[in-house]
Amino acid sequence: MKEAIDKIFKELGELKASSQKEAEEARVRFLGKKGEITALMEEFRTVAPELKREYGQKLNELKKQALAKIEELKEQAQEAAAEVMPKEDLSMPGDPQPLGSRHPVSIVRQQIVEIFRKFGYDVAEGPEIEDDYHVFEALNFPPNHPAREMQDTFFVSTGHLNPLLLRTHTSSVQVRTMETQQLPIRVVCPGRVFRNEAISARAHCIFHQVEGLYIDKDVTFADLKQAILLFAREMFGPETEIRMRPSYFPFTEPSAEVDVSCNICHGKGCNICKGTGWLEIMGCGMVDPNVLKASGIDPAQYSGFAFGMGVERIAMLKWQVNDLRHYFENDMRFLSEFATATEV
Ligand code: 2NM
Repeated sequence: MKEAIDKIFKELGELKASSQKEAEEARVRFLGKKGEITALMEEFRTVAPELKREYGQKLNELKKQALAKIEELKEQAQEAAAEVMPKEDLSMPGDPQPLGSRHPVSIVRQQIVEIFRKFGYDVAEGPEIEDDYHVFEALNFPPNHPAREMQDTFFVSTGHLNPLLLRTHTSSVQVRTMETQQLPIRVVCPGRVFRNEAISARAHCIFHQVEGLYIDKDVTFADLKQAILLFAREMFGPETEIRMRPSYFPFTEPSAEVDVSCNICHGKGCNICKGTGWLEIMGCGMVDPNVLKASGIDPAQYSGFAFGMGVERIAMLKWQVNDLRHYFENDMRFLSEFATATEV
C-alpha cells in the first residue's frame, strides 16, 4: 500500500491537463467512485491497526493534494480557454450602420445643374471669398449701392479700394468666366452665398444659388423666355406655365422676376401660392452692356441673358417646406424624409 501511495504522490506531481475535460478525467481517475485514491481508501479498512495511524495520515494528505492539484488544473484550463475564446458572442448580429443620404438642398442643386447641363451649359465654380471688383464693380453696382453696405455684405477686409468679402451672389463666378472663357459662353454657377440678414422662415445669412449666363451673337429676350420655360417644365412638370414681371437688377436691363404656375392647386389658390396661383422662382434679364464691357466683351457684337435662383427656395416649393430653417438645422427626423429622394 505504501508503494501505491508514493506512486500516486509522484503522478500527482507530474499531472498536467490542457483542457477542462482532461482535468475532469484526472479527477475521475484518482477520486471518482472507482478512482485510484478511492480504492486505497477502501483498502485502508483492512490495514493492520498498528499501521492505521501512519497510513491514515498519508492517505488524507494524498487526497488533499489530489483535490488541490485538480482544482489548480481546472483553473488553469479555464484561464487558457478564456484567452483564446473571444468575450463577444460572434453569432450576434453586427452593429447597424445606417446609410447617410444626400441633403435636400444638394439634391435640388444637382437637379437644377443637371437640367442646364442637358441644355448644353457648362458648370463653373469660384471662390466664396471674393473681392469687391468681381462681386460689385464689374457687375455695374454703383459705388453707393445699398448691397455694398456692411449691413448687407460680410467683409473680410476693408479700408482699401478692393476689399475682400464673402460673395453675396455667384455672379462673381460668371464675371470670372467672361474674363477668361472664349465666346460663346453657356455656363451655370452653383454655390454658397452670404448675406448679412436676420435669420427667419424665409431668409438665412448663408444660402445656395444657381446662376446662369448665356452670351452669343443675337441672343434675345425670346431666347431667355424659352430657356426659362423649358427649365421650369423640366423642374416642375410638363404642364407648368411661366410668367414674367418687370423688375430691376444692376447687372441686367431689362430685368424680370419669373413665376411658375402653382402645380399644387393649379391656379385655384392654396396657401403655398397664397391664393395667387403663381410661385416666384427666380430673377433674370438681358446682361447690361456695361457688364459685358467691364469683362472685355463688345456689346455691339454680343448680347446675353442671365438668371439666378435660390436653391433653398426651389427646394421649399418642391417639397412644400414652409420654413427655410429646416434646411440648416440638420434634424435627422427632417433629413431622413429625403433618404430615398436621391434620383435626379
Ligand atoms: C439674377 C437675376 C438676374 C445674373 C447676372 C449675371 C451676370 F454675371 F451675367 F451679370 N449673373 N447672374 C443675374 C441676373 C442674377 O439673380 C436673381
